[in-house]
Amino acid sequence: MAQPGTESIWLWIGTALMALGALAFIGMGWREEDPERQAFYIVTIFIPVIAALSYFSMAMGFGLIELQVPWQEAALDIYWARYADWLFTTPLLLLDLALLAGANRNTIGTLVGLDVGMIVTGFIATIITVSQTFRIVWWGISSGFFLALLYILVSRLSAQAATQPGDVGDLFSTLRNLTILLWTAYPIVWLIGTEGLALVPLYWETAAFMVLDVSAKVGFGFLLLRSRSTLEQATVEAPEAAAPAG
Ligand SMILES: *C/C=C(C)/C=C/C=C(C)/C=C/C1=C(C)CCCC1(C)C
Repeated sequence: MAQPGTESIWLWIGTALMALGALAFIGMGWREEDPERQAFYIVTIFIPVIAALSYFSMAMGFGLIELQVPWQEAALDIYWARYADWLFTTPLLLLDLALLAGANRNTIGTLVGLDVGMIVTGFIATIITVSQTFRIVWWGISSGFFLALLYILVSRLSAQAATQPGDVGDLFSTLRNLTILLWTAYPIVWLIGTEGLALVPLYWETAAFMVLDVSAKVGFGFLLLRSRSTLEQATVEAPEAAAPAG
């Protein structure tokens, strides 16, 4: 196991911010008694909890491996714990969006399936050492899953969210756009970082992933849980049963 370098400062900051986010969400949901609304809190609390554990392990050098590769002398420092974190937290983030949109099981299943495909193939891209070309090929396969996922977000899930009452559609659009923007940065950071073309050193790559992770998890969660009245509208029986709009 390798020792973390100076980049560990970002990992400690990430640990602290994820832990604070989790505590804040627990506080926000403490007195929530409606089981349907509790679902939002449960899902949203587990996201920074899992991420805090992953950051803590990386900061201590647990989630770090050195990969010897044939095309360069220096070993690649890979924080693999990220992918374990993302495997669970990205489906939970999508589940939040799907709950807000009132999506059915098939849509949720499609989203989660594409997402797991993206993370697993992205992990293969990260650990494959045959050649740099193969790494980029797997990056491309993962990006294919990502594009399909974005398509479902802007088509089927957005159409479903538009049938939700009150401010729910607006909150969905805000969170969907934030998700599209932040998630799109991940494959770019991977590609220019040490996993890909190594244009950016590990120190700055770690900082970039930390800012993205905190925004996509804690920032997202705050926007979602901040408005109780919108969550109330999102959990009325069924869109048909809701009071007529306007
Ligand atoms: C909280 C963590 C989040 C929101 C992580 C999101 C990660 C991605 C959208 C990763 C995407 C990747 C690709 C599309 C290509 C291969 C490399 C990845 C795994 C970084």
